[in-house]
Amino acid sequence: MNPAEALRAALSKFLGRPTADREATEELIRGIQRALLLADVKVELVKELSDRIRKRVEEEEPPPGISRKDVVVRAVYEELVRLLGAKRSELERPPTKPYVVMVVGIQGSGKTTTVAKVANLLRTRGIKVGVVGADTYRPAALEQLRQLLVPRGIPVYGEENGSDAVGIAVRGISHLTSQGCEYILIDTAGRHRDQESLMREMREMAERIRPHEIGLVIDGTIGQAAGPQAEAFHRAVPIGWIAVTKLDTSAKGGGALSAVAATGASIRFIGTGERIEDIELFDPESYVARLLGMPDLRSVLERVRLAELKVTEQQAERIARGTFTLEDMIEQLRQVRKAGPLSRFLRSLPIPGLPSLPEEELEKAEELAKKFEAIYNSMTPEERRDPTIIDGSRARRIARGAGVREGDVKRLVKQYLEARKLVKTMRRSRLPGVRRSLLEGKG
Ligand SMILES: Nc1nc2c(ncn2[C@@H]2O[C@H](COP(=O)(O)OP(=O)(O)O)[C@@H](O)[C@H]2O)c(=O)[nH]1
Ligand SMILES: [Mg+2]
Repeated sequence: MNPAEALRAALSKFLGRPTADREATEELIRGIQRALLLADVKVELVKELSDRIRKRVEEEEPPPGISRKDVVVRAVYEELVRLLGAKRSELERPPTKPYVVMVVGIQGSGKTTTVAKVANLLRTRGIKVGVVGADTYRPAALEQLRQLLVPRGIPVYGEENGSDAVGIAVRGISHLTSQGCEYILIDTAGRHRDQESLMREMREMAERIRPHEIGLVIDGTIGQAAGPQAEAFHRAVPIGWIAVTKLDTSAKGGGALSAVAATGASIRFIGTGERIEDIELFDPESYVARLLGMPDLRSVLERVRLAELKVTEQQAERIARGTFTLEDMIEQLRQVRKAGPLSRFLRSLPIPGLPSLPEEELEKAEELAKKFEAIYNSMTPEERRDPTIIDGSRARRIARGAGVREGDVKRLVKQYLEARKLVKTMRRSRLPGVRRSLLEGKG
């Protein structure tokens, strides 16, 4: 059984049990431990994860309408995500042009392959990218890059029979810049007599070309040894991101990922095959969801999160009295955002038509919620109590403080006044059910 299968088996056995009592939970934890050790996850990390799950299951009271099983599943899921670093990586447009990224790693880790994959990924996002082949120890690497990238319209700079890697990198950067590349990836050598000379050459190149970022490629098949390797490289040069490769070929990928995450480094990419498309931006949440192989995992999580989305009693009281403050509104937004990215929350709602909401719209809603929070933070207590006093000059001051446009401030005020009106109507209708359902979090 591979680790993923072991994990799934443990989980499905747990779900098949009549109740989620202590015995069932302990059995589940043992199953998870076995699976993680099989994946070469460090023993200390396994122990820490088990303790955290246990503690949470003991302390977290299931919200009304939610079974203990759901709570356990969520604790398992969230702790696994945490083990992998929790942070989702993004591929952003470079802040400056050209943005130079030097890619390092030991021989055979998958550097050249990863450089090609990342270049292709950037291209598909509409970013003009170029690649420098500066591995003078292995001339075939240059040919490998050209074959993969030139047909895709990605320029590759290299020098046949060159031996001066730093010189190639410098000339490559200026050549590709003149070709209009906004993102430049530099493939480097990894073949050295020993680690010390590799580190020295790498440092020298980094000092000469001063890349904006250094990416490190690590072979995922080495399991937990990936942790010390990441640390060794980081001691030599500042590592901006890490790619863990070959997760398709070994059961030890989980060990590599968790060991790297434990060093505090950020894993940006994972390699999942030999083809140029076989690369993913690393997202611990979707990685774990796939690992657990539970198609309904997401709905379990959302069910628990939604049930927790409760209006406090005090808030409900105020709403019932018709005094809905701006703070109440911001608090509601915070609660919703705490339940996960707003976009996911909205998509989880059982409202027909909503699932087809374009991603873009959902992202806008998320952006707006963030802006509202910033605006609220820039307001004086007086303005928070009575936002109607916000005139043009106050709006300008607040906007400056929050780093948003004046129109955003006005929008918040307008939205608040509308919400307040709605609350007043609710109060006038005096539906006894309103308050109760709000209290129960079903409003
Ligand atoms: N299965 C699989 N093979 C990979 C992956 N990444 C790289 N490889 C293979 O690993 C070997 C070494 O890759 P290469 O990019 O030349 O490594 P480099 O020496 O660090 O430049 C090649 O055979 C690649 O096809 C991956 O994610 N999955
Ligand atoms: Mg190479």
